[in-house]
Amino acid sequence: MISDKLNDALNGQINAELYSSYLYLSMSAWFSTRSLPGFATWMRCQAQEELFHATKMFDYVNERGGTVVLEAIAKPDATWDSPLAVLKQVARHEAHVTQLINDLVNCALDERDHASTIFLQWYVTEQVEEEASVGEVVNRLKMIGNDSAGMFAMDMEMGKRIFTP
Ligand code: OFO
Repeated sequence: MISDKLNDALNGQINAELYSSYLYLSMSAWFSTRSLPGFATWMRCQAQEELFHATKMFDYVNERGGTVVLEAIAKPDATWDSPLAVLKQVARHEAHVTQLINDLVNCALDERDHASTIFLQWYVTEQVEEEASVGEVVNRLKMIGNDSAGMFAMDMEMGKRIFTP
């Protein structure tokens, strides 16, 4: 069994992961309206990944005899000034999620719940990857600037992403 305190914290993180998915899906829709289907595909894969993060935690809470309570998901932004503005927001958001995961690990340690500490290590590692991959996209967009040929080529490449849990 997990403690009520940790159960609540995990439910909070499930909501945060679902919000991430919702936000990235909104970003995918925005890219579609801007005729950047490759970026739209990339963001959609990102949204699917976040849904996977949420359901992985959902399964864990159930497995440990806890109770999943799903809360309302906040409305995400729907418009941005540029592709760079979108990806910068993703980078800021992922840094925020990393902090949430760190807080969750601290909660598991405080509760002396070793199984949860081990389970959460997967998320700690995943955040390192998430921050690195979005950081690379931000840097490449900065290099491209207003070069439309460069943006076209990058869109083609972004579209090759396939969701693999
Ligand atoms: Fe779930 O890692 Fe991003 O938010």
